[in-house]
Amino acid sequence: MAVERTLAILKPDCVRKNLQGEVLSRIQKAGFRVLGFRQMRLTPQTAGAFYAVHRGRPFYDGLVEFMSSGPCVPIALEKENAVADFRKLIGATDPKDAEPGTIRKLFADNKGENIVHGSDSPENGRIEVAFFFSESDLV
Ligand code: 3AN
Repeated sequence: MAVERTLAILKPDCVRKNLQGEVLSRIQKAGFRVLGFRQMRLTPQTAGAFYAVHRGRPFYDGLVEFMSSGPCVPIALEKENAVADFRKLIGATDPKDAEPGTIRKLFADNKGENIVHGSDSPENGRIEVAFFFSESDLV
């Protein structure tokens, strides 16, 4: 299996609940290597650009408002089969539909405030990692 990169974002609800360490610990125990890590607050413009594929969807404005409502933690991760394995670890977008034991099932309140982002394809993994980290920051 190919080594892939994926971007995680511990979302503002994760930071508000003080769950950064708990969630990162589960990510690391699942075998992901941390290449880059930062805590930051997105502006509405940056959040809007990151989620540009969702522009026009009914939840877009709320998503941008939520993602810029407080600090978040983008994390660049690497592992064999990282994208699919990470999505399995976090569970379905809506925590109601997420498998037991997944991060969203355990910690998320609803579809909008769902604790963590994960890239949806290897190509987007590389693009999204590059959105937050320059290559020289990835070690
Ligand atoms: P995922 O993060 O599971 O890949 P996407 O890419 O479909 O989900 O959606 C991106 C983000 O948009 C989700 N993480 C979630 O926060 C938000 N979102 C998606 N669908 C909805 C919805 N129907 N209502 C509210 N927020 C949504």
